[in-house]
Amino acid sequence: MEYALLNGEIIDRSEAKVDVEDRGYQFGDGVYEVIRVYNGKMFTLTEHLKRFANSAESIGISIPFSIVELTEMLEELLLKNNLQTGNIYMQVTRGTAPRNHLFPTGNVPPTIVAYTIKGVRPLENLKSGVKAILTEDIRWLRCDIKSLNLLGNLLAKQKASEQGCFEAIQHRGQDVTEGSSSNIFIVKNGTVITHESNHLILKGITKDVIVDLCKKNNIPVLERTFSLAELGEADEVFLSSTTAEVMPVIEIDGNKIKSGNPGPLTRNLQEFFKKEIEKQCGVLVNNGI
Ligand code: DCS
Repeated sequence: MEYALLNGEIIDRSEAKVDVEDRGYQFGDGVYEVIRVYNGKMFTLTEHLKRFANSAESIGISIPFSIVELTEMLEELLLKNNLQTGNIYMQVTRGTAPRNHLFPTGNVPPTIVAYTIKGVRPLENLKSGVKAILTEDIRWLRCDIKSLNLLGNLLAKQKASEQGCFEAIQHRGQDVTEGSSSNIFIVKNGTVITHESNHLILKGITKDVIVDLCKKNNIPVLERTFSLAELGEADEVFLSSTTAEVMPVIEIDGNKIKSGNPGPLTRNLQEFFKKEIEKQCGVLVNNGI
């Protein structure tokens, strides 16, 4: 049997239901996290829980559990579902109340849900790299909040997929922001460059790990806005996310990045990243299957 967490209780996954007037369902009035699990252990858990709390706080939802309580509940969920390799999806909404744009008054408890999804590392793509398209960033101006409102992201990702691509790289005018569900990096003359963490992008946990790894390994790294022109002239391009790790991008809008193969610095960062996973979660054997 599969289990899910609903408002602090671990129950049968098929019993985990919310009301039609849950504000997450009606308004996307909530926030979420995706946490990677390797060898039954959660990678960068504290960072995810902190971002979860920050996202919730920034829209005025207070999560009724402490970070310690959430950790214990997620650990129990992993054990009950016997998840070795995969993801935890967790979200909190402003709760259930008669439909009204205004926040509900009175004691409406938030709805908090978590469940697990099995899934191995994307080894093929990590080895060969992926293709991407460019698309105008049509999202709102608080992309730092990991909001349930993902329509802009979904439209971008769908467009990429319809063109046989893995990701849509978004830009506001000439400035590159981020992927539909990832952060974007370029490498130029040995320097790694990625958008600064402000309101225009999500402060990716994977991005932060990569920036730290660059610093620890004496790889020059800059967090600043870069342009479409710089993207077009980059020596290497890669994207990062919880599920995609350090993913080489080898082609954008049909144009190859240099030779059209994953670049050497990207390869080094993939190795450093794998070591970081192994430090926290143990040796990765057999892709966790
Ligand atoms: N930017 C956006 C818009 C994202 O949705 C994500 C991850 C990232 C950047 C990268 O952030 P992390 O490194 O913290 O994962 N989105 C999650 C999602 O929706 N599915 O998988 C990851």
